[in-house]
Amino acid sequence: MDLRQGIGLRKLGKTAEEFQQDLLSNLYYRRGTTVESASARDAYETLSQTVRDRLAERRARTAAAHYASNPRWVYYLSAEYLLGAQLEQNLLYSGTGEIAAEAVKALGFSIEDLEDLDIEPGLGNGGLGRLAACLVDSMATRDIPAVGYGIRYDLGIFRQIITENGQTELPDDWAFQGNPWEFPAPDDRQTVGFYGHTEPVPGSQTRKVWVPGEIVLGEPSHMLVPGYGTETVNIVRLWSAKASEASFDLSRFSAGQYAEAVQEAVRAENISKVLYPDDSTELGRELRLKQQYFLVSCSLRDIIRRFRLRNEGWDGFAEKTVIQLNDTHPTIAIAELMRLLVDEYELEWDRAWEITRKTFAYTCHTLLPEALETWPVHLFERLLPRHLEIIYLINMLFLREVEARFPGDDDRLRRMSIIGEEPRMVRMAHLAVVGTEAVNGVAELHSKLLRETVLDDFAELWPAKFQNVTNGISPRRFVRIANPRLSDLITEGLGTDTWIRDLERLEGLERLADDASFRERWQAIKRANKVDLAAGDPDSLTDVMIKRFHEYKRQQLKVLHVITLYHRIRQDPGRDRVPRTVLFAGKAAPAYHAAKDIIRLIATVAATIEKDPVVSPYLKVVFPSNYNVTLAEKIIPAADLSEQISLAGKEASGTGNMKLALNGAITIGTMDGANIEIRARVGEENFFLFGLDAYEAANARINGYFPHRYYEHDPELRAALDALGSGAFGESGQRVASSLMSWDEYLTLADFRSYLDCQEQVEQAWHDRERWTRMSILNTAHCGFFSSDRTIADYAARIWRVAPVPVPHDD
Ligand code: F55
Repeated sequence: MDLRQGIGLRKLGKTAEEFQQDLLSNLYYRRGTTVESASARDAYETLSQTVRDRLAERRARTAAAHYASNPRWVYYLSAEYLLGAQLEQNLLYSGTGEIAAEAVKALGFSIEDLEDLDIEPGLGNGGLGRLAACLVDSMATRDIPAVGYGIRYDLGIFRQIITENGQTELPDDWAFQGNPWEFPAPDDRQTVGFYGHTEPVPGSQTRKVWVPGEIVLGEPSHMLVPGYGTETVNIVRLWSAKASEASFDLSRFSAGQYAEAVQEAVRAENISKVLYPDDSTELGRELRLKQQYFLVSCSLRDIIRRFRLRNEGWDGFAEKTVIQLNDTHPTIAIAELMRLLVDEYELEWDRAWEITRKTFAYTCHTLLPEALETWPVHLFERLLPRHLEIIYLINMLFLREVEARFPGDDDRLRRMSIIGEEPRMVRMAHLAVVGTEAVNGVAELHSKLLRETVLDDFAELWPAKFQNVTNGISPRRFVRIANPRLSDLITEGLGTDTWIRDLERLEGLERLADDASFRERWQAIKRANKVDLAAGDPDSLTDVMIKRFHEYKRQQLKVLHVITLYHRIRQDPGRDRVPRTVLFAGKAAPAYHAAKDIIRLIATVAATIEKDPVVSPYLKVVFPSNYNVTLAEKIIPAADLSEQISLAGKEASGTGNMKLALNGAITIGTMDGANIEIRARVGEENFFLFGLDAYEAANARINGYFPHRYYEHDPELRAALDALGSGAFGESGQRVASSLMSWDEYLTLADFRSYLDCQEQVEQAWHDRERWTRMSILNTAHCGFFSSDRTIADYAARIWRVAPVPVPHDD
C-alpha cells in the first residue's frame, strides 16, 4: 500500500453499531477494563477516545491535503487559549452526537453525565484567550491551513470561590485526571536557551554567537481543532517545559542533598507551571518573560522545521508563512527570528529583516496605558542578552528612518524609540509595530483610537500598516451548543441550519419578529433557559454582568444601581416594580485589591438584600463562583439584559457583548468597543445607550472633573455613596466609596444619572413583553456579523492573504 497516495486508513464506521464496537474496543484495549466494571470515568475516557479517533482520521486527511498543496500557512501565536470543554464540541463537529448517545446508553450511562466529567482547560484569563479559541475554530471552519501555538500551563486560571468574604483562589490542576483530548509529540521537542553571554564572530559585523547559561526543553502536545461542516481538522500545539537530563545533579543526590539535586530541574519546569492570572496589568516579572520567550523559541523552530519539510532555502519563507502575534506577549518572536536567520542561518541582516517584517502581523487588544507591555532593559540583558543586542540594532535602523522622514524632531524620536528612558525599558508594542507588516485593533473605535492616540506617531509614519478587524465569536459554541433550544427554533424558522456556518443568514429572522406565535415560542425558550440556570425567578428580568473584574469595566456602577434600587424599594414598598435578578460573574486578578473589594461588596449587598423581606421579592443579586467558558455557556442563553457599561474608550472590543446579543439579550451599554457596532446593526431602538462618549470621557479631566459635584447634586447617588461610606456594606464598600469620591478614575459618578435613567427605559420596555421580545429577536437577527467566521474571512483577505485548502471527503 502506498501511504502517500491516500492516508491508508481503515475507515471508521458511521453507524451506531460500529461506533459501539469501537467504544468497546477502546474500553478493553486502551482503558484496560470491562463492561461489568466500567465506571463513569472509564466510560467518559473511552467515549472521548472514540470521538477523538474520528477526528484524528480527519486530521490525517487534513495533513495529507496540506502536505500535497504546500500552502501559505497561518501560525497564531498566543500565550493564552480558553478552549472550553471539548466533548460536546467534538461530538457536534464529528457528527457523532446521536450514535454516541446510543452507544454509551448501552453501557449504562447517559451522555449528559459523561459531559459533566469533561473539564475545561483554563489556559487563559478572559477575552483575549477566548478570542484565540474562537479564531482557531473559525480558521478550521474556513479551511485555512493553520496551527495555533501556546503554552501548556500545568495550572490554568485559578479556581474562584465566592463567599461573603469575597473571592478566594485555589489552584486549577486541570489535567489532574488526564486529558483525553491531547496528543503528546515528544519527538518534536525543542531546546531553549536563557541567560549567558554573546561572543563576536570574526569577520562579521552583525553575526554573534549566543552562549546560553541555562537550557530548557520544550515538549509539545496538541489538541485537535475541527472545523464545523468541513473536513479540516487543525491543531493547537502547546509547549510544556521539561528539564534536560543534565540539570539533575547526580553528585549532590549521591551526597544526600536531595532538594538541591533537583533544584535546577524544578526551576526549568516552573516555566510552564502556571498561567499569570493578570489581565491588563503587566507585572514585569522575570518568569513571565521566560514564558514568553519559551513559547516563541519553541514555536519558531517548529515553524521552520515544518517549512523545511516542503521547501528549501529562505526565498519562499515569507510567502509561505504568516505569524500572527496575539497582543505583545509573543513579540520577542521578532528578535528571535532575526537571531535565527542572522546568527544560525547566516543570512545578511537586511535580507533577514525583510523576511521578518513580511512574516509577522500584530493584533493589539488594549488602550489602557498600564497594559502596554514594557520590560526593564537590565532584565532583558540578563535573560536574553543576544535579543537585546538585536533590538538595539533594529531600533537604531528604525530611528534612522524616522530621522530621515522628520529631520531634527528629537522629541518624536524619543516618543517612538523601542527603548524608553528613565527607567530604561523595552517597549514591546513599539517592537511589534516596527517588526510587522500589519497592525490591527479589534473594533472600529479601538482601531481608530490606536491610530489617534497610543500609536499615532506610527500611524503617521506608516498609515497603510494600520487596520481594523472587528472581533467575533464562534456561533457553534455560543449559540448552537450553549443554546440548543433557541438553535432549534432558529433552524425551524429559517428552514435550514446553514446559519451555523453562515451567521448572516440570521437576518431571515427579522420577518419572524412580527409573528406572534414565533415571539411566544422565543419567549418560552428564554424562560426555559432561565429555569435551567436556576439563578432566580424565571419571570424576573435577568440582568447579567459577566466579565473579568476591572475598574474600567465599572462593576461598581452596577453596584450603585443595585443599591439605589434597594433604597427605592425600601422607601416605597407598596409600588409595583419590575422584579430583577442581577447576576454577576467573573474573576479579579489576585493582586488587584480594588477589584476584589468590588467583588466583596457585591457579596455583601447580595446578602443584605436576601435578608430583607421588603426588598427580596423584587430584587435578587447572585454571584456564582468560578466564571469560565462552561459557566458562560449556561448563563448567556438565560440573559435578558446584557451589561456593557465600561467607560467609553477603554474596552477595546468586548466579545461577551456579542455572545449575549446573539442569544437575544438586549444590551445596556456605552459607546465603547464593539457596542457601537452592535448598536449600528441592531438599530438604536433595540439598544439601551447611555453615558459619555470616548471624546467626552477623554476631555473630562482636562475640563476639570470633580466627582464630589455629582455626589452633591444627585440625592440618589448621595444616598448610595453615603450608605457605602457608613460601613453598612462593610469595609470593602467604604473603600469603594472613598475611591469614587476622591478620584474616580473611570468617571463612574459622571455616568451614574444617565445610567439610571436608561435603566428606567429598560423597565418600560420590559413591561411591554411583546415589544421586548421583538427587540430580542431583532438583536439575534442582526448580529450575524459578529461570527468569528467573518473575523477570519477579514484576516484572511486583508492581513494574511491566504486561501482556503479544502480537504477531500473520505468517500
Ligand atoms: C492577559 C494578559 C496580559 Cl499581560 C494582558 C492582557 C490580558 C488579557 O486577557 N486581555 C484581554 O482579555 N483583553 C481583551 O481582549 C478581548 C479580545 O480582543 C477584547 O474584546 C477586550 O476588550 C479586551 O479587554
